[in-house]
Amino acid sequence: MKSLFDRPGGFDAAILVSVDFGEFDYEESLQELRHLAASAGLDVRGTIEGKRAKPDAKYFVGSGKAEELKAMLDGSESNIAVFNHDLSPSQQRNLEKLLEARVVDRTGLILDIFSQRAKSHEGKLQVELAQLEHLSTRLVKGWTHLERQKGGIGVRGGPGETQLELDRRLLGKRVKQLREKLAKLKNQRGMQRRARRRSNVMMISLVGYTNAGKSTLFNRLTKAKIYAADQLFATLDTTTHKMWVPECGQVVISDTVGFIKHLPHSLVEAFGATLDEAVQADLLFHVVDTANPARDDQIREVNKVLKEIGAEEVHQIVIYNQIDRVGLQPAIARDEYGKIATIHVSAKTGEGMELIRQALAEHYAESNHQQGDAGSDNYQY
Ligand SMILES: Nc1nc2c(ncn2[C@@H]2O[C@H](COP(=O)(O)OP(=O)(O)OP(=O)(O)O)[C@@H](O)[C@H]2O)c(=O)[nH]1
Ligand SMILES: [Mg+2]
Repeated sequence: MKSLFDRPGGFDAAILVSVDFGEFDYEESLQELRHLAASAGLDVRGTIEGKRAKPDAKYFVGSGKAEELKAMLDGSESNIAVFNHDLSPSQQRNLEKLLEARVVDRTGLILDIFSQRAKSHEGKLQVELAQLEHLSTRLVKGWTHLERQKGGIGVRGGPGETQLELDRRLLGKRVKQLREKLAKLKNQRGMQRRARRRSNVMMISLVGYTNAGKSTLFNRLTKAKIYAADQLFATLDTTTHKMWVPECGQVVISDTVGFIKHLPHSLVEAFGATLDEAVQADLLFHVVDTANPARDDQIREVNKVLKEIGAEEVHQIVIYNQIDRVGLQPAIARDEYGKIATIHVSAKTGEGMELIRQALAEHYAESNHQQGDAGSDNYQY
């Protein structure tokens, strides 16, 4: 993890700001913001909440709340205000001027976590592209003060000070360059996939809400050692491993980046190459944290993103993970056509892994059966 703490020997300290506009999932979204802030490595020293009908044009919150926030930042010696919302560039500017502190919105926070986690060349390019896209709307006169700050955009770090000093034209040039590089990498991935397809290898992608347990399941299935942690967006880079299933032979399985509510569109777009892995899979394992009260909402959110990236047609099996936390038993449930629709497992204890293998074997037999049918039709004519 990159460590660019502003405070010598300490963490960046933050106050969270969250406004209830009457959404049904308000409490969960605030809970998620806390988790995001912790995942970014922030020391959260307080939370300010409010209720409004709509955002204030100038400060997002009312001016009274904004003053309250300023006092709280000063009183707790915090240097960052994190909003549980997306701010317009001018709201962010007005707030920074008033608060004399850094202001980060939800998208900025997510981008910061991504920038801390990106390890592969491709992952870094994708995060940089998303950050520049987010920044480009904000790069206007009056933001030059950021150049003097360490880091700059996001909580800290960001694409680096050199980029921040670039004017819009240079920024546009860099965006174009990144897009070209990523397109090349996407092309390479496509070639690798086609080679695998020719060898008739079944391809599985693990998708799901962040922190559902995708990497833990991946490790359990492949005995790989992928970073799994109680953090949002622990995994950024798509990792692909082979596994051997007696009934199917070689199976290629990919662990992918987690999804989250209101995933910034710039990120979905920038991560096109890695998310493509899900689009091209023969089968998706949609991993769900069964113990999370918001699981149904999370399932809907994941399906929304899958649709956005064009993966809604790929056959999906819902893996209800973490059953050890709710005292459930491993089980398989089928849809009206007799196909496996859901599997209850625990990636941590390993319960239910044989059911996953069974699902792989059934899917393999079925898709080969279909191919066989088509073949015999051809033969007859
Ligand atoms: N009790 C229990 N904990 C689990 C289980 N599966 C995963 N976890 C824990 O849940 C947390 C998240 O697991 P990960 O595997 O990192 O989740 P992920 O879906 O890959 O998350 P991101 O990469 O952040 O999107 C970790 O602390 C795991 O140890 C399970 O079956 N039971
Ligand atoms: Mg992961």
